[in-house]
Amino acid sequence: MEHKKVALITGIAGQIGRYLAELLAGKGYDVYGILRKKFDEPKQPEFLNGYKIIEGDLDDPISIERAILKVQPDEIYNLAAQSDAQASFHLPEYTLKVNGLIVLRICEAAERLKKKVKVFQASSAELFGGEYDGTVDENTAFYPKNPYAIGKLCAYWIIRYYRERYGLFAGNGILFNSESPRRGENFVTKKIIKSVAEISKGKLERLALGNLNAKRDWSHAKDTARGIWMMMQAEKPSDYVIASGETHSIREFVELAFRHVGIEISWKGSGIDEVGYDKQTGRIYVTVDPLYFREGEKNNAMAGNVSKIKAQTGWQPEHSINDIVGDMIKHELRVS
Ligand code: GDR
Repeated sequence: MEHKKVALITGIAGQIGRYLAELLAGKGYDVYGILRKKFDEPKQPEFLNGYKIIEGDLDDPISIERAILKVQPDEIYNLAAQSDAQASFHLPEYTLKVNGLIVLRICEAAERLKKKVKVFQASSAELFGGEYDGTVDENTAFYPKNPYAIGKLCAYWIIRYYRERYGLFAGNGILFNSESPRRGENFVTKKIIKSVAEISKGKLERLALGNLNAKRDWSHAKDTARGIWMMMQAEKPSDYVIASGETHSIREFVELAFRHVGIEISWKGSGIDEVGYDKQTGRIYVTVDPLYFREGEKNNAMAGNVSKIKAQTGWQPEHSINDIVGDMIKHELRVS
């Protein structure tokens, strides 16, 4: 009988973790997930019922090592993290531990198993620190600017160190922003979509945002999850940028989201006095609140160059920005 592959996912309750778990289960893997039961389970009870869940926390290395020893995985996907770059300014040491140092324990445990194990590390576009205006790739210099990114940079080098020194099949996916109906509410796309759905139903009057001119390279989390799996099936381990290759501003995202509920947004005013209003009725739906500004943020159009993953694995994004917004708004209109 053919050996059933075993995957262990940290962060299985997160949006990319959930898409990845579904993809792996569909491919016949035995899927295990590590979870902080008290925090993560109540959010996704039905989804998590379908998988083998082990209680653990990246903040407790023993729990992670035990899970790896117990499960004896063929592939480990480390997707868990303190994922909010803004929050990391207030939680620097904790963030550095769970985003960075823990990867040392994961690689060490993987290395000690008596079988060949692959390790995926969810790295981030935050490594570039928003410094570049244009495309960046796997060879672009890093410039982390917050504890979140410094932790991710530490993890990045741990992965390379185990790959180069011990021959571990380990790779970093340098992930750009990934969005979906499953995105957490503290991220800007979900906040916009939720508010637009509520505004269209008359349940909310206005949406307050920060920097409308910030730009992001947004992918569908489903495409990201597929890219992650594909890079781990490549002949040799390496690091890959996974992105859409295009950037859009927060302003464009807002316009697109409103268009999906039949409202054309126009803008007037500037700075903190700028507002977005319904072109037909003149009603104001969007305002600017400095509370959401990010210190030192540049409005660079930084996009990921995905030539390497395309050439080496055949991966391609399947969802456009319009598909992402459409998918998110459809879901939100159903639940809001
Ligand atoms: P980001 O995602 O920090 O890029 O990290 P987020 O969606 O929070 O921010 C995107 C941009 O939107 C601007 N913005 C606002 N952001 C939030 N959260 N709330 C607002 O009201 C608002 N108004 C404007 C911000 O200034 C920013 O430019 C994500 C996470 O998934 C990380 O874990 C991951 O590493 C990176 O993407 C790649």
